[in-house]
Amino acid sequence: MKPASGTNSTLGSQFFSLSFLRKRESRATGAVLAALGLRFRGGDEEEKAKIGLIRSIRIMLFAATVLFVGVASAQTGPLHVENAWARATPGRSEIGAAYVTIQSPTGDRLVAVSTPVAKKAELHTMEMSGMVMKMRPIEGIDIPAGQPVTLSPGGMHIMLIGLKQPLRAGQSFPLTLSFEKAGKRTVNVAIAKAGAAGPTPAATQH
Ligand SMILES: [Cu+2]
Repeated sequence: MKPASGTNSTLGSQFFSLSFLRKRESRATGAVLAALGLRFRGGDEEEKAKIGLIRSIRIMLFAATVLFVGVASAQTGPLHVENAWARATPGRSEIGAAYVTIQSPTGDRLVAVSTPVAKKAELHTMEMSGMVMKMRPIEGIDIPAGQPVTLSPGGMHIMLIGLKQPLRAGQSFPLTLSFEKAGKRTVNVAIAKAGAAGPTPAATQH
């Protein structure tokens, strides 16, 4: 064993010439080593042990950070469909519309929709044709990364064609959306009153 040389050892002086933070880490790890029952006479041996311990603590902190970030992004989720709602339909109308808000951390594209309450569901957009707003089927709806896309009355919507029964306010129905990358998402569509401009507060909970 080398003779104890305290902070005069090359390694020791290099170590202590580093930042104040390092000095504090050293003192703290010295205490940890003492608590672990490891005793040193100072000098190289102790410094090596301290450096080793600081390294392993840093590695653990790094691993914990990576794990935390991983969990946090998993909670944010990949693609997310919310505020699914529809207006109640009058009488024997066989046509209805549904609206949703879609958000995705990565770019995606909504390519198809289906629901058991209608024979067919289509993606529609509204556009001016002369002086009249007309709706027109579209192939898909692009979802830009990190930017919510809201389907709403007067804009893009999901057209329900051949309703098997009227949509009644207060009730709900399932709607499945198919995305190019994220695959399928099935949401519960809350039915609001016939003239509603947006989802009722209950529909915003998910
Ligand atoms: Cu339409």
